[in-house]
Amino acid sequence: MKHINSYIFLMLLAFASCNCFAQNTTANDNKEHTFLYKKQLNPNPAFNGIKQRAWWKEDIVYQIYPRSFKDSDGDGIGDIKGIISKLDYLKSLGIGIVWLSPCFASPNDDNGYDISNYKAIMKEFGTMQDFDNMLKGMHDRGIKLVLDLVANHSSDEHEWFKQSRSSRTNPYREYYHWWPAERGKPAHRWSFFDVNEDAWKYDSLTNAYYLHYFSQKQPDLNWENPKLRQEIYSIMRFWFDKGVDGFRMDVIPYISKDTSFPPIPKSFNGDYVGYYSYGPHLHDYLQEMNKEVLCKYDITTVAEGIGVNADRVQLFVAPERNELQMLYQGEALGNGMLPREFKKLDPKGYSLPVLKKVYTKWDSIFALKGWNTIFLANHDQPRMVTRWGNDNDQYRELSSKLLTTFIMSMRGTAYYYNGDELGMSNIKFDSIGDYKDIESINRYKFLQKTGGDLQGFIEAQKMTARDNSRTPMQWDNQKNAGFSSGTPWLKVNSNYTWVNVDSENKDAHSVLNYCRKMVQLHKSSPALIYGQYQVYDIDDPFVYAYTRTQGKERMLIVLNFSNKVVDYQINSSVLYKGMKERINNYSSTTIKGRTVTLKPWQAIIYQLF
Ligand code: TEU
Repeated sequence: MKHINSYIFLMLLAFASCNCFAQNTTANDNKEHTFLYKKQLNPNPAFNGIKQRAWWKEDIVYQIYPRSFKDSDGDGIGDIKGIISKLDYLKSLGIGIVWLSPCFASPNDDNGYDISNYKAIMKEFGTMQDFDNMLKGMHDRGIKLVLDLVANHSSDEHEWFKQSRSSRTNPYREYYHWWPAERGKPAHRWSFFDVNEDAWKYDSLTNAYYLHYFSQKQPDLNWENPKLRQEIYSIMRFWFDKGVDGFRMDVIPYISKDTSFPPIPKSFNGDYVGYYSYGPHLHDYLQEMNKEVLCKYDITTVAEGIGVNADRVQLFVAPERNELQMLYQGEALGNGMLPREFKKLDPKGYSLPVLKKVYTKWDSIFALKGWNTIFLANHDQPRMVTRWGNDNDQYRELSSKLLTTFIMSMRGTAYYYNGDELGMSNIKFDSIGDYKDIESINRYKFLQKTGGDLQGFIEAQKMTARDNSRTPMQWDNQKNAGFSSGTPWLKVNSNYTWVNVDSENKDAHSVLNYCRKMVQLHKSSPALIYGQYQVYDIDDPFVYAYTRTQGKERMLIVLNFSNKVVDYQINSSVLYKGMKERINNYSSTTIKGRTVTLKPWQAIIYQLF
């Protein structure tokens, strides 16, 4: 009888591990699950008793743009062996997760966001063995690896598309969105990267148009086709079975389309970016993805939440919906951008009260369930110190430290972009010839065709172009900043002679060493990770002040987002008998009673007693 019982138990265990009890226990809500391999949580006893803990809530995510991180073979392009050579550096930062921008086979029309083989490594980046060695090297150092799943579209050089465009009866035809030309031109769809802003490309081979929200070389995949969805799930299992710890999901809100392709509803008032995220079966597909793949692994998922506004985010990340775990949004990024202009900053700058209100609203959304993300930069954004701080000589380091403090003291998983730990700033190209990004190049061509203001565009791009954050990582003050022995694929910022890892390692007060201290403070503090957020003086134009409270631990964060000296009066509703400074980007501070005299770009975290 005993043997039969253990046999039944083993059968149940096998069933549980290969099939999910999707209705109530999933990877999302962290209830005890029968993962084959479950990651350990931070053993710090200070975290004992905290509910719904998760490694992906506690670890800091460090995004690597592989093309620009470290080149090991002198071809001027970053590669996986280059990353392997810097694994101890990553460990020294204290980060827990690496988000690696796409490393899969690609013709690089959009620097890897146009994938031609989802189960192969880009040849410029190395081999699958290199990848396996990198993954092991990260895991050996306690660092998890999250890959970038680009599944809204593939490259037009993917075998699927080659087959699909070859004939209307090819078995892969329905892997993409085709519109037969005999039906006339389909209703307009706007394209992010097309020179004519047109997302339909006519293809004479089968006398039909295909859809591409992004470049012509990035045809949109047809998720309405269950065969295509199963192909994507197979790709996900391939990487998860290798031990990859999650996916950042590129423009995932766009994957479902109304395949009748009607004119965009008037209610959207021409907002294609928003409209694309309202496909009819989006959540059906995310729930199917979770049931078929995600809930079987102890992994994390984060949606690039393009087009998703605050009132929809819980549809993606509420645990009971069994979809994804996190979503990052762009609402805050519009602050200080001129409306109806292409990525052009308002010369008056951004509004700190607006920034505080957006982040406070998003924090309130996750007060009861789901989990937020906190970021100020990534490979699509300019360098955070240029965009949100002050990158002049006087304040570049101070404001970099302040922004780092903000990202790692708000509630939500901190997403940190490679090079920001050095205070790397925008390169501000003077000529379109310096740009490599299809978005900048094709926008320039669009303006040339339409008689737009080319010089004005170049000036605006100095502040907002994506290439600003893609210049090579600055390792030392040697040739090419130690990034490559060859000619870098993109120019190196000339400030590399003093803004670099080697110099900053040697300076106890560098941006880099401040970042390391802030990472350690974040990891040691339940309040900074899980604590309730409360903002004060939200209309103050210069100071962002908030508390984080978890049990008895209370932290007060005060950030002076300005070039001014400000006497900040700690809000009377913040009750404390004493306080202890936990981190400060200045060596001294003047406090009289409840008034803290904040120097320009001063950041302080006080523990309150
Ligand atoms: O970004 C989606 C997207 O909208 C970006 O193109 C970005 O917001 C744009 O710069 C706005 O002007 C994802 C990737 O992060 C991006 O790098 C890719 O180019 C894009 O999708 C296509 O895959």
